[in-house]
Amino acid sequence: MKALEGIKILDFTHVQSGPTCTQLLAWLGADVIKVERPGIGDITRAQLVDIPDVDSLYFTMLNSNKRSITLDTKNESGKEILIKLIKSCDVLVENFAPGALDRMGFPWERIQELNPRMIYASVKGFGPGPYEDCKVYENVAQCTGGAASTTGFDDGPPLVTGAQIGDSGTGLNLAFGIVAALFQRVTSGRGQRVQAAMQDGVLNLARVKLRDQQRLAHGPLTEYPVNTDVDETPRAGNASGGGQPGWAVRTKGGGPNDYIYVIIQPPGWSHYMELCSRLELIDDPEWSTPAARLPKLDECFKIIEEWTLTKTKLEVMDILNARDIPCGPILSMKEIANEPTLRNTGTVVEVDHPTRGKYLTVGMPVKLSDSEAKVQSSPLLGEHTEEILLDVLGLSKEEVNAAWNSGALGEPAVKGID
Ligand code: CAO
Repeated sequence: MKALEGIKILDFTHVQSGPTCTQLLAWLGADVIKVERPGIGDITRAQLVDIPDVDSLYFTMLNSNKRSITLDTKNESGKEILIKLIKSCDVLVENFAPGALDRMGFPWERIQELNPRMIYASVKGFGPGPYEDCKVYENVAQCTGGAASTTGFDDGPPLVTGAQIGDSGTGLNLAFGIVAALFQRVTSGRGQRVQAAMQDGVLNLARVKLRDQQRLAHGPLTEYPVNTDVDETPRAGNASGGGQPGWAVRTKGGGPNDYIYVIIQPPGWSHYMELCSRLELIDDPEWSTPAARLPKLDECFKIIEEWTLTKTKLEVMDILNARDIPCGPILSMKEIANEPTLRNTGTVVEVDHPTRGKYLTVGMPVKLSDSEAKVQSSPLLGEHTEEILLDVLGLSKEEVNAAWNSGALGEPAVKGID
């Protein structure tokens, strides 16, 4: 028995933010029915294609454990089937451009009428306001949510990060909202609207930068290794900008990822200075306290780097952790793909796909002791169309054939069951 077993999700998501959410729900045991446009499907099936005529990694890594039905929701028979699906499912999730579901003829009021227990969950770029009708992709959200203005180096342009905090971050928020709404439904008996805006999701993750914006009213941000004469939270390079000074220092090897992120906390100072053979700085009042080090953190990290350059990043990791000093080697994706621990915990998983063969993907990032998440392949386009019509909606074979003939499910001539 899985945590969400018995819950049916009508999945109208595409690209990344929405699929992240429904994939999490599928890993928790929900039956996720992905509705896709006949012949086309989720646009990412054919984006960044590495193997011709095979679903892209973009798609397969976001849609595992789901079932796929092709349904033209603008076709009259398609709409009838959609109504039946709305009546049979617990949650409808979508991340269309604003208003798309309304234009299909299914605004929230109608969905509530059809199924008062339905939870209707959406990702949009922005919440209500002047930008609510805008289409949004990942980097737009990173820029409008405050992450880009605070990422990068002080003397360079704003930068976006490689972590998909706008898409996957908002997908996580939406999944959390859906699970809470399912819990509330147990007592209220009613569904509800759940909305997550990508701008809000990014800002939520960037809250410490909003904290620093307010601290500026009371003086310069001395923890930032940059010009402090500013009235907006600056870009901090690799500095933490917080209570624990840190920096990415070079290590032996000289490669683009031969770096380790080191943190200087008061108990670690004497250990660092021993390792760096600078015993005289351990008790020197010019260096021995956080306040004394603050104005010369760059010099502190230079001293530490002279030592880290004599070791590999993993050697430094071992030596510092043995002394309880937090640090993080900069791991490349190549290293992560081959990291045995991540494979053992199911954080990186090898999956067998019917047309692609074996590939790596990420697994459930939260581990539940009573609800193991087994990552399965993503569905082929329309792979479960008939199965869903028969098993979920209880249609007869004749009704399924009629649906094929109507064009609601895709090319009418070539399909049909006996
Ligand atoms: N049957 C019939 N029509 C369907 C269908 C189906 N099964 N599935 C989708 N469609 C239609 C939609 O109804 C819509 O038609 P209209 O424009 O006539 O209303 C159309 O397909 C395209 O949908 P879309 O506007 O959502 O897609 P897009 O490629 O133009 O925009 C995106 C993509 C992501 C910019 C937009 O969906 C969006 O802003 N979503 C909200 C924010 C979000 O999630 N962004 C994350 C993207 S990942 O970086």
